[in-house]
Amino acid sequence: MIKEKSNTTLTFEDFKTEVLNDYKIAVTSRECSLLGRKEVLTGKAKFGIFGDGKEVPQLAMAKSFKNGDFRSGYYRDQTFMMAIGELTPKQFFAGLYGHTDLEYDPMSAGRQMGGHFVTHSLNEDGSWKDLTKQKNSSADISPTAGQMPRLLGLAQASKIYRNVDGIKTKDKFSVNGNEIAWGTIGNASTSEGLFFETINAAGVLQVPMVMSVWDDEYGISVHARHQTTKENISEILKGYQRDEDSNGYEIFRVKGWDYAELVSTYERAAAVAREQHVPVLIHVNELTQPQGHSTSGSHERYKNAERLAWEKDFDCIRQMRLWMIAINIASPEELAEIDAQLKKEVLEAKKEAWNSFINPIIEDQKNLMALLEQISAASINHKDKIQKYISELSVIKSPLKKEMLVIARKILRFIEIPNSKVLLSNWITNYIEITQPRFSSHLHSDSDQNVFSVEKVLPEYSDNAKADLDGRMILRDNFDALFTKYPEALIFGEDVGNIGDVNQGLEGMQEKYGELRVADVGIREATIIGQGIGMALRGLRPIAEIQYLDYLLYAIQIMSDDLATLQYRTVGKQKAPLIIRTRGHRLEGIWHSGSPMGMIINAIRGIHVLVPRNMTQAAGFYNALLETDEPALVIECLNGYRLKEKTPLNFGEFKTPIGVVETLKEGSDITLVSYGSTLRLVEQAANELLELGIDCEVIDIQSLLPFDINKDIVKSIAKTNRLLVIDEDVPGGASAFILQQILEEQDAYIHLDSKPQTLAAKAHRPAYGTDGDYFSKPSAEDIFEKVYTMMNEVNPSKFPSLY
Ligand SMILES: Cc1ncc(C[n+]2csc(CCOP(=O)(O)OP(=O)(O)O)c2C)c(N)n1
Ligand SMILES: [Mg+2]
Repeated sequence: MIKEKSNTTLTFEDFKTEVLNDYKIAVTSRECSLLGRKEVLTGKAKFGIFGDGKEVPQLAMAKSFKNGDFRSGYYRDQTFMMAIGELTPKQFFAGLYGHTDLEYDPMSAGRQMGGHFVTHSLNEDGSWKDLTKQKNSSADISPTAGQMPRLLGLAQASKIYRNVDGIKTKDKFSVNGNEIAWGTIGNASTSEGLFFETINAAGVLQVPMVMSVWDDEYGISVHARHQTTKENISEILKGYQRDEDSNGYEIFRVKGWDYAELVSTYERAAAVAREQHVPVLIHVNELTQPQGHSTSGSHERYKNAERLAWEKDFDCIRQMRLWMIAINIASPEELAEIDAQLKKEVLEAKKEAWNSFINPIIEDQKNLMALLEQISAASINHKDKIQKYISELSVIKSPLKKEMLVIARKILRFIEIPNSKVLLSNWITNYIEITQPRFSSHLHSDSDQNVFSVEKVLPEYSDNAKADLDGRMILRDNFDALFTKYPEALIFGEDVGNIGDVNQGLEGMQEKYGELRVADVGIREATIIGQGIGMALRGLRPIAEIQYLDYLLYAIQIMSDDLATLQYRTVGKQKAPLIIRTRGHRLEGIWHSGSPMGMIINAIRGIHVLVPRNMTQAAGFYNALLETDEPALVIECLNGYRLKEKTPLNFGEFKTPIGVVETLKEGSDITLVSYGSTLRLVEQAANELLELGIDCEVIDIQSLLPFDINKDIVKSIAKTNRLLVIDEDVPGGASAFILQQILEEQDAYIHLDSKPQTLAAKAHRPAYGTDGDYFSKPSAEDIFEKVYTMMNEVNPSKFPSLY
């Protein structure tokens, strides 16, 4: 084992030091788990999920993990994080308490429950650190197997960096593509589709991924016999094993308590992945859970006596200790002394973490009590009541911010002395103002590269330009300009490569830019997004294509859980500026003309959602997004690829600003707000209405998230005093959001003379064929009549009813 690691001979003393050091990390980690559980059971922390029973394999993984490498794992990996030097016991406890300061809890400043790990990829200003000089962990999420899709992209980035020339930004992310992406997952979570989807895709792509399965035979209370065919994940994945004739995986199986074997297995795995870019699966079995799954419940309920006894015997640290004694690395007495010393150190770290967490809050409590005493002294009618609250507050030994605010806000309601009221209301608003960002900041990028930094650049046209170019050619020529301009940009999706996407918006691009940058992939939407997230986390500029908007549902979970929460859950310490390209709205039948925009915008807050009306606007969004550091979904109009548009002269340069609406037609009677394919029908109806003397103002939202940042829609309503929102989502879908934004955020209700209305599609899925569309989605006639009816209510004699 040790000989393989370095060519220089290692003395027994060196070897001993290394093993002892590992042992200390394992014991430290275990002590954290044991004490962590107590902190929850005594009420100081809310919930705990720990890494006990999985310590030893993580030491082995950490030994082969190099600078530049990335982990994508789950909540059991605290020992690994400690072994790579990215988690101290003090930080561990700060996380458990929910310390809302990154200085203390670098994992999420208390936003995530413990056991969700991360390293910081970004500087304070949001710019990239040199990731080749540090050990990296992508930020964990709780949905089991949710770490898998991004793992694929993290591994693929190495392949791109090794094989694609000319990426100028490479230096901070890769040294010749030598980096491994290390995945970890629990045995039970391998039942998830995301696991199998990722495993297959990594085998196809041949990327440097080392996937560890921590197998403790259980998923909470459910035994492997209910989880995995043959109760053995490496057994059933055997078909992925590579041989002389075909690519595939290298598969290892190793016992989780066998330190020596683990170290050598991980070294072999790393060599294969790093040098040959072959994915590796390591099935680590015979692991345990000394304290059960988490602090909720105990495993004695579902493990029998025999299993519990076996878990005691085969506790990985116990086995490591026996091995160390057997080969004379240390005596039982020496190890007992180490154990005792580490126990003390962890206890000390816990105390320090607690004091750092609680003392500032106790200080706040004191300040509030002093203020309340002052208010009580001044009060004429409510002294007793205020004193009662003060004594309630004074007995709280470990105060929560909530407890202080509850009391302060209750007292505010009955204070009768004006000066006291001002003092207390100031205290409350200041306290909320300081505290709220600790829980709500960084939904989006805060950097100066965020979407609001984009300046509008209009498309330029020759003097006599006519609308004579197919929309899809606008996209194609624009992508061409972008791939030249950004060597780190790449696109992948179903049918994207060889045929240049199903609508030929990428025609000829693969020939020009190669199979790695313009790539066909399998039918696997979730991992298409995962590829994008992982590669974006490593500095590339991926564009992940989902063939049709209706199939975004397969990907929406990972967009929602992973991509949309990334900035938020890392408090701005990681970013994945992934562009997701798809096409939707009207075409044919249930699964090629959906527009479930309400579902989408509500599921993916944190990702921008752009709905361009034509391909020039869409291209302008791509051009803008590549200048920003934020993720976005761009939905092209499925029925717009053959529509003619003017040919811009400045491909790759013109930019559609993000969050800004566009007024397409000015009018004075009513404001019509819409987006995407339906907008063309709105324009048609507006022209027909004009013939009857109804002058509509037509506004293209363009960007559902962010929504009308300049509040231009209310300016229009101030003029027209009427509003109709039209889209082709279900009733109360995106149109409800649009209405909420306009009425509540923009206060448009004060300008309205008619009831604000929405016109959406039917609640059912869109039926097939032209008539199916006509009877499922708003038509130009529906829009015309809806507006006309609103005007009939205003002036029946001028606009007599139609029916
Ligand atoms: C998608 C999803 N479903 C259910 C859960 C609840 N849950 C959390 S951990 C867990 C069991 C996971 O078992 P395993 O993968 O074997 O990991 P272990 O905890 O045993 O290490 C479950 C069901 C979840 N977090 N995510
Ligand atoms: Mg398990």
